[in-house]
Amino acid sequence: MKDVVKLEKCRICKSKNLEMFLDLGKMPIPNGFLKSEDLNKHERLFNLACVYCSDCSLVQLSEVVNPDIMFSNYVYVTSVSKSMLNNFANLTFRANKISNLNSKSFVIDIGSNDGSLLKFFKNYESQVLGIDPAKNLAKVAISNGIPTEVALFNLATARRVIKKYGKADVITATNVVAHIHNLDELLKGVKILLKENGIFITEFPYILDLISKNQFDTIYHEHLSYFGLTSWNYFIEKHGLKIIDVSRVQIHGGSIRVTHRLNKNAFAKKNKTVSYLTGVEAQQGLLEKKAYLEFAARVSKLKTDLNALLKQLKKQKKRIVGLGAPAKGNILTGFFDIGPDVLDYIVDSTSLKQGLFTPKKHLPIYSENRVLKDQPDYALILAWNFKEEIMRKHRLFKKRGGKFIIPIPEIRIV
Ligand code: JHZ
Repeated sequence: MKDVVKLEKCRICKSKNLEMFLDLGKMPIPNGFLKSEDLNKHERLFNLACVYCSDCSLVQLSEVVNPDIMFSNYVYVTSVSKSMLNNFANLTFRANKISNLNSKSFVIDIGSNDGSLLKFFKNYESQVLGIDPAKNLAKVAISNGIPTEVALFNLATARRVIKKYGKADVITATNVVAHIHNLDELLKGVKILLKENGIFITEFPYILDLISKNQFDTIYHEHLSYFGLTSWNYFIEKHGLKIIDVSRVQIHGGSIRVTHRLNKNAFAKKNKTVSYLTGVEAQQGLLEKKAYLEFAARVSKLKTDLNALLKQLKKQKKRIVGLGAPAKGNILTGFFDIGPDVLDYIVDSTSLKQGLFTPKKHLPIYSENRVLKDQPDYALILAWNFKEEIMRKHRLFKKRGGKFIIPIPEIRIV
């Protein structure tokens, strides 16, 4: 694949009726954190813009960056947040309710990262296998007792896995669907890899939350598609899968967890929550372009308002730092042009990120204890999806007079 490919037609319905509604300009890859020796080197930037398919309603990026550029050495680790682990525990619990897991069950996780989801499945004594393209994370998973194949998941990988390990009772893929360009191949792979009575569980950020809560910074090169249940249901039915369970979960600012079976093994009746949520999506205007244009206008206003607030604080000589260095933070600071003149630094709990600099704005990243040592005046929560967990962690900073700024869904000072 070339380094960048322009999206000519809708990823799922193949229509050419794609309409642009948000242009975030040129941005570095979202997890492209830099070492100090790379700061003066040329940084590659890629267009970041969103289109809406007026035929099936799928929101998608207008260009696709080669996954090899983004995922072969990955610094995002799922196990660093408690909320994430709680969500995995809950997912596993639900899977067990449906599938009655035991020592003969075989669970495969696509995009298994450091193996933290599969660890929960091991608690049910299931046999597990992770599949992930990031060599560095697969190493971590294997050292934690989670067998992992280093590969991007596609039909060829699925065939290879069947030969080597057999078919699965449960296939999971959390925060993966949005990242894959060839989704037809993903589903074809899942279908051949699943046992007759197996289930496929996926979880992805929900377009209804993204739009209604102004989460524009979750739009980045890794996330190629932004699904609602309307577009997702259309797509999986085309592939002969059927939704048997759906729930909205709080993770990542609002996601949906969808469980499927092969069509022939599911009840014929449409799941009630699917009917309900597709109704809500229509009611909220998500099947028309207008809602997306209004969203883009709110993003522009947010940029103006946050910059005005930060400028005013800097005028008063306040010291401000960032909390969390998520991929989305690099989009927020990049698009809003928030650099070292505004934020002294960012702190993050991920050891792989500490000592590095954010792409584009080059903000240094340190470990979290620095905040208490320095006691700045304000802390901008860039990982706003974990704001409760983060504010709890930094409660002493607040007790000593520090204030949190939460930028999304709208600016709030706590
Ligand atoms: P977090 C990731 O995006 C990557 P990111 C990925 N592309 C994806 O699809 C989405 O998730 C959904 C830190 N932190 O999860 C840890 C603290 O410092 O919002 C992380 O670096 N202290 C796969 O990167 C960051 O914040 C804390 O107390 O936008 C959170 O990153 C906590 C709780 C977190 O995702």
